[in-house]
Amino acid sequence: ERKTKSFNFAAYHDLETIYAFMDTLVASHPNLISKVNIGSSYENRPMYALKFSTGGVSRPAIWVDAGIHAREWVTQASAVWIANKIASDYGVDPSVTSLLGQMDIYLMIVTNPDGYAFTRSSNRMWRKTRSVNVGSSCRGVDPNRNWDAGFGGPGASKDPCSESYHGPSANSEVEVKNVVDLIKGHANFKSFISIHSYSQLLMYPYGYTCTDIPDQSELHAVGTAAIKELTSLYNTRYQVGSICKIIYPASGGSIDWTYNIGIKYSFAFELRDTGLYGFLLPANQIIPTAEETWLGLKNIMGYVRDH
Ligand code: ING
Ligand code: ZN
Repeated sequence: ERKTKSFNFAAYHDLETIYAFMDTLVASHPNLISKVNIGSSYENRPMYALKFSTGGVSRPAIWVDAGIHAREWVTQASAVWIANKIASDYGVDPSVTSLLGQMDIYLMIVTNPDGYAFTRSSNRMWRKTRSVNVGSSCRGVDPNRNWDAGFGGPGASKDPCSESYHGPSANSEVEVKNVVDLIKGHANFKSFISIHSYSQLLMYPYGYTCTDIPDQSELHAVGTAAIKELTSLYNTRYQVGSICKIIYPASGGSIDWTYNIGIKYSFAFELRDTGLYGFLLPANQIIPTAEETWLGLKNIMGYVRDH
């Protein structure tokens, strides 16, 4: 018998173990969770989103992704914990129950499976996809510079050897294209939340310009309220602001594209820490990071449900 009860949430796992966990979770909650195969990666690994739904047809939905950057291991690990938390809190936590009574949640735990496998087998600090770049011996594109929003602008590099290489064209990376196609095909996403690490930030658009979005004051207030919840658990301090203003200009990012196609509640988290361990966050911080992040996420989701 496969059990999620025996899964060790306080450890970093390989891709196969995460995928097996997803199957176990789906099998134990068949009326709530399904696995959506959104396509394959460059190296032909399947890309799965967990869909939490209590019924209806194309209900308004919330997208959450983790691990678009391979080395940001606490994001995939937190997403595993959060998947389990949503499953176990449905019918128990009134806010999760009411949310799933009206909306669907899509959670993609490993958005860059080739990169993640590479961080486990070869280079722990790999960030990008693993696609071959024509005319260069350097591999990979930054999948968070590859979306069709200010593509090729500030904060992205045209050098295939750079960690922030934007790629030959928007959506050139099949991992990005697969998510774009799912989002466009569904056409009823109200919120899109992308999880990165590290720096302890909650950000809203834009990254490609420091010009304020029309919804700046509302998203700032939503973000501030979410962080208040997050911080209440372990006193982890976060800053809230636009990508461009609180980290750096970054063009071709996912949440700029989703905001521009009309998904107002577009946010990106940068989880723990602020640099002491950075991408190499000790595994004993996975569960506390996931717990506090979930409080912030749930707060945003509740707001989205009610607006
Ligand atoms: N940070 C993000 C990056 O892609 C970001 C910041 C988020 C930029 C969302 C644009 C949009 O550089 C990390 N740590 O990857
Ligand atoms: Zn990142």
